[in-house]
Amino acid sequence: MNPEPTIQMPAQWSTIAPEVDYMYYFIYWVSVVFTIGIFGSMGWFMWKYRRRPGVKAKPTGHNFGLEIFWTFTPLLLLAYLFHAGFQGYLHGTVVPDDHVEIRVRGMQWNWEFEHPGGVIDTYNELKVPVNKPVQLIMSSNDVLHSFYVPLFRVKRDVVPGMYTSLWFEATHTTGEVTGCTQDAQCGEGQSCYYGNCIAQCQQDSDCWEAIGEGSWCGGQVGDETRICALPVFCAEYCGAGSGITRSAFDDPDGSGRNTNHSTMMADLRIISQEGYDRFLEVGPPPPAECATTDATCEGEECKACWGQSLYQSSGCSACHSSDGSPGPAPTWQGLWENQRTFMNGAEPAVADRNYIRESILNPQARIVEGFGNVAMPAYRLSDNQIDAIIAYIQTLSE
Ligand code: HEC
Ligand SMILES: [Cu+2]
Repeated sequence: MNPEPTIQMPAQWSTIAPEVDYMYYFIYWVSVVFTIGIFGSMGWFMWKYRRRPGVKAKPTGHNFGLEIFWTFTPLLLLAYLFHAGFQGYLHGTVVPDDHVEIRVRGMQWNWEFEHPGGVIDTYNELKVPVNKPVQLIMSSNDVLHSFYVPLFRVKRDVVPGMYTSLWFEATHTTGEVTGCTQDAQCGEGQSCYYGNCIAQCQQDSDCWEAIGEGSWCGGQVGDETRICALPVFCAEYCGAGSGITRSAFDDPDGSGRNTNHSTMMADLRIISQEGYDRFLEVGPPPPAECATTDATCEGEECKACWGQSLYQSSGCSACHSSDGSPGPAPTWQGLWENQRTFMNGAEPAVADRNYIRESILNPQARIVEGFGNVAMPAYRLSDNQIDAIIAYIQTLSE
């Protein structure tokens, strides 16, 4: 599969994509033919029967054949469209039996993914096995979101107070994503998704070989089409546009990512079945740029690097600054082993490991003095990830 992207449609990366595109193009070409036919004959009749001196209009008679023709042609077309559309709808709704079930939670402004066995992936990163049906069971922690993967042709609302679900089967791990123009101005080692620049796999460790045999990129190192991730969008553009506040805290790294619905992006990585099994066993790996050769990320340097990466990718940076500047949440600069005072009557405490761990997993337990206005969402990070964040916070106090 993976026909090239066209002007109208990005490449097809799921089993359902060809069906969706076929229907789209069918309706498109029917519309083109009828539009040209109708406006063409209108114009022609206008010219043919234009007013001329000395010519009198004659009443037209009844043409039975013509009546039959223009009654039954649209009827047949519509009957076919209904049949094909309904069939496509069923394909999109009925999940094949041997599927993997992944929970998706939307929240302002992140995506959380929980895999079988309770393995929580890194925020805003969804790993799925190739050639395997994947069902997403989706819910929202706050407002209406909308999970959208254009390359899979799937999109569904993520609604507070109820579950919605969708399924897809990814067909390959590598290939061309979109007809990218030079306009996108992506830097070296980046590729373009709808005008956004996203890192391309430059080295094998980007492909998670760092932590096992499993590879999620396929292709060869340096291969132009070797893509690390497909984009996931939140298509709930009509909801609140801006983040907590429209300030520097919305976008501290200038990436414009995950500050409102329209930038609420996640990376979707299609990986081999072996790679996925390994992921379920080991948990989320440290990012490749932290240059580790093992999954555990021993060593403070790797941990701090991982923590900094989580600080950006998990959206902590939307509220917490790392350089002491004020914002909706306490800055992390100087936080380590600092004395904290609380609003809800809790005893003052020192910001140690246990305190930071609790602040992440159960932020409402103790509210820092003066920060009662914004509620921090509870994050479900792995122990390794929490260790990494602590290591990063430690470096901010040196
Ligand atoms: C929506 C804004 C928001 C986001 C996003 C957020 N926090 Fe918070 N965080 C807060 C607020 C507000 C407080 C202070 C109130 C409290 O203690 O719950 C806080 C407190 C904390 C504290 C205690 C800080 C102190 O000064 O005692 C830690 C540690 C912390 N957050 C870690 C994180 C981590 C890690 C992330 C990302 C995974 C994160 N936060 C994301 C708003 C946020
Ligand atoms: Cu959203």
